[in-house]
Amino acid sequence: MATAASTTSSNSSLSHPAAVERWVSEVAALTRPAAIHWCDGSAAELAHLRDLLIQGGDLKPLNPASFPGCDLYRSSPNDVARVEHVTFVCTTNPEDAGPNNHWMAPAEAHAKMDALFAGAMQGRTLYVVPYCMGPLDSPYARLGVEITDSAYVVLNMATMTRMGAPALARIGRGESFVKGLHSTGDLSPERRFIMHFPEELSIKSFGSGYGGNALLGKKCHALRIASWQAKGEGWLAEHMLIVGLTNPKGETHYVAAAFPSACGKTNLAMLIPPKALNGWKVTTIGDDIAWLHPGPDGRLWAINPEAGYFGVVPGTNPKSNRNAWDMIRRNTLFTNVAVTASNEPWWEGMSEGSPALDWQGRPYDPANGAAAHPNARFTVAATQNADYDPKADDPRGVPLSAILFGGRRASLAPLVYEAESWAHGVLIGASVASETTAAATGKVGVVRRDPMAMKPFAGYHFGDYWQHWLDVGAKLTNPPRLFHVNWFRQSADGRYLWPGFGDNLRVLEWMLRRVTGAAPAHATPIGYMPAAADLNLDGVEVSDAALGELLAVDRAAWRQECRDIEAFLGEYGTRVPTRLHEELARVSARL
Ligand code: GTP
Ligand code: SPV
Ligand code: MN
Repeated sequence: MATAASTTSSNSSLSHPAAVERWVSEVAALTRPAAIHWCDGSAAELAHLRDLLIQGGDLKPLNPASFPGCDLYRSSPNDVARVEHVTFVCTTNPEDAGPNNHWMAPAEAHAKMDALFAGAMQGRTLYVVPYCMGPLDSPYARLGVEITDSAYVVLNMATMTRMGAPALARIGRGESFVKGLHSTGDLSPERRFIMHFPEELSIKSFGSGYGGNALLGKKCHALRIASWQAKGEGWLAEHMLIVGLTNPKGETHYVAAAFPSACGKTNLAMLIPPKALNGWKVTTIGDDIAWLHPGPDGRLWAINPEAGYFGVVPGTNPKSNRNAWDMIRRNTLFTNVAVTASNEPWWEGMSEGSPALDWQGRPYDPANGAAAHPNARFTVAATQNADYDPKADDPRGVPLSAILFGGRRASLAPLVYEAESWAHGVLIGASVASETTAAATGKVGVVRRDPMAMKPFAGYHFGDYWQHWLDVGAKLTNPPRLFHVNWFRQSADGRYLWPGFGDNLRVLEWMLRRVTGAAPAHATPIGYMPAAADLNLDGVEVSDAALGELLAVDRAAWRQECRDIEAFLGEYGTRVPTRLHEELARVSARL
């Protein structure tokens, strides 16, 4: 019974802020859970939830000798990625959501969702999950409370955010918080919706237990809702990694990079330098989300709102990313990987072992496709990264020297080019195109525009968003330099032209020499580019022909690209800043 449940809090010693208590009571009356549990984030609590999931058969401990503290979770086979087609931004004025979002009127969306939530938690426990996005003592951090009926979601939130009592205490001191209501429902795709109400700072998510659909602190709060708040408050919420690069002289620069889902953020954030760049040190601030604030010094400062990594598993091996490989051998929650006969996790691109059971728990049969789901993920605390940068906990964040935009493009986009100005860089970011990946349901490998890697995540009209980028830039007297990169160029026979991973530091090294004014570059119609001789290519395995392709601008193809970009901007109508059209006209004229 709802009233009984709302008083049988399993840990009533916590003091509950009245605003949260009121909302929990309302939700309990609607969803009618069997019990209510206020999460405090303690080790005992998490151990208890883990035991509960293991007893219920939802979580399978992996080989404790080789993968201590690691578990396997198999999601429903119809629930394996974000679902953009049923993700909505519900603003009073549909124009505010923009053509980049699906829109529904707030009243209609609430009615639809409340009908789904009615009685949805019967027989289940309602977990109240208070969390903080960003360091607990940071003025840039933001609070949220997720109500969920999934213990798996709670375990993920405990790793991905600063979850528990300290976050609730900040709310108790009167700070506003985002309300995120989540139920896995019956996991039926027909009753699956992810609704955002930016004007109310609230989220309602029903029918999925997976990743960005269900861990509401992540894409729903830290990007869609936060980007809306950031526009009003003069900052940016972005789908970016943040990485520290220290050269052999001991000088550190911080760089952020926006790449679309499953296009290399985690890997760049955890890069291992190649031999030729011995003496460089790479440290990780964040791998997925960055909140950027103009500082009093005219620089742009970045914090990572998250506390863990929800990273793509396939492709991780000791050669591509030794660091990630080591990090996920203990205390890691694996979702949708395969397992070997000795109960170790297995995935494509692992380079050792072989699968016994596939991600659905069936005996492995190549006829069924990949053994691990291509969007299989690891959930792991950021502090387990051997190159975790302690500045990730600095309440002020870190100042950025450069921002990279990039995508996965088999052709056209060169390895690297640099914007001439902030406004030109905003155009470059707005024009990013990338092949779709398994991170979202739908066809994989289709090139689509993904401005600033935010197509699925901007909580408002892209025209307003680009204007906001220009406005933020205008406040910076010492802005980061803006670049575009493409690690994914392919030859006619489908092989990558650039080795990627650790070797990407060769490109970053050139960028940092650009920042300090030391590196040569030549002007091209699309921006400044290095010649092969300007890059440190000692020991890299790339042919001269491949380098030629990687560093060339195909003018005819780029003229067509400019026409495509013009048409794309046209889809966003009069809210597109005229400055972007002017920048595009300048590039076109040069071509
Ligand atoms: P999300 O968590 O979905 O936002 O993705 P992400 O941008 O963090 O992507 P991630 O680093 O996990 O990389 C996704 C896939 O791209 C993995 O399979 C990687 O092995 C592969 N990848 C990453 N970096 C490179 C690279 O430099 N070159 C090539 N060829 N592949 C890469
Ligand atoms: C992405 O899709 O960009 C991710 C995974 O980082 S999810 O958390 O599902 O959004
Ligand atoms: Mn992401």
